Amino acid sequence: MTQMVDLPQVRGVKNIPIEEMFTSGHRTCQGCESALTMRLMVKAAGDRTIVTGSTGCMYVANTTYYTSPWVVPWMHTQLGSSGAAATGTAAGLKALMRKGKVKDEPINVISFCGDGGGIDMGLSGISASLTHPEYNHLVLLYDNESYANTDIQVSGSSPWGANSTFSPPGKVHRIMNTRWKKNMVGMLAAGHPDCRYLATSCGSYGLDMTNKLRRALTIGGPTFIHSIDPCPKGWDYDPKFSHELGMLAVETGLWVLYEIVDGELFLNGPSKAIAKGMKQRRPVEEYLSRQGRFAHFTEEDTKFVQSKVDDMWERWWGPGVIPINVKED
Ligand SMILES: Cc1ncc(C[n+]2csc(CCOP(=O)(O)OP(=O)(O)O)c2C)c(N)n1
Ligand code: SF4
Ligand SMILES: [Mg+2]
Repeated sequence: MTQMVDLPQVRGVKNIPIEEMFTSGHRTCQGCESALTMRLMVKAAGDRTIVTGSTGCMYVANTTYYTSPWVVPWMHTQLGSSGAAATGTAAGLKALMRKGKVKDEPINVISFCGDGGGIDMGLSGISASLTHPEYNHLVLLYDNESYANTDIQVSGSSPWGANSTFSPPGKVHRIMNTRWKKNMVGMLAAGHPDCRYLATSCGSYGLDMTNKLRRALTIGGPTFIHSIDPCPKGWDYDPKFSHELGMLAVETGLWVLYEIVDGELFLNGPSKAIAKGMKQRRPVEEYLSRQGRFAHFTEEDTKFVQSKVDDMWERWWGPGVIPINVKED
């Protein structure tokens, strides 16, 4: 096992490092939460970090010809290959250090992907990467709930009913995306017993995200984080509401904040408070009605989404983590 960078947990927002490793020089949309995720990711990891990133907004908008916001070494990787890039980089680094070709020192390896690249195309590669406990790396999935870079096509992570260029509401069919969002962390946790750390996150909860990134980078072996990232363009709202929409995703219970550490589940932040009965879930209507991608929803559609979210919290294992209903004897 290669050495790991010393990344202590951060206590309090005031103690988040001030050094920026993702700076100016990018062309993401105003209010892009995925850009915030990138910023928090390298801020938490620090300068001894190598990042690879698959095709998508966080590649294209971040590396316009001759400009780049990355202060750390960064490399583009093919759309479906974030898992392979993570394992390959970690394995290559380990071999070079063993042969004495590079200095033997702790270096973080992070590979990021979008929902299209990770939840759809690159699922098998990510799965394979989580079966190699001998390599330390993190796969971070930034989820803007569409193939955003190619103009908002529906992905396996797009929400039920959302308007996209591949699922526009029409006169005959109002709801064109009839699939419920894939449950990525639950699926990976259930199937990868060698993976010691998996978590969900949201940039609206910066400290929670920072500490999750640090736990993922220091626990050892391959790890995975899935971040929900409001996207003003694809979700169709005023960019100033990104932070608020991230919070609403969590407070309505549509997005559950949790981590699985060595097979133990911990709910975090508002999700923990909801599960303990210390906080009420807000109606999903408050989240849906703020976004143009759901503007065609009728009352019946909103009720359907609410019933599915209620089901997640009342019947899934977790709650809201694994979509297997607990049957009462
Ligand atoms: C194999 C392959 N198929 C299609 C494309 C075209 N393409 C480039 S970016 C992209 C969207 C990727 O979506 P996602 O991974 O969700 O990232 P986002 O753009 O949303 O940030 C697509 C389809 C490609 N580059 N490679
Ligand atoms: S389309 Fe969405 S994810 Fe892409 S740069 Fe714009 S806000 Fe960010
Ligand atoms: Mg996407």
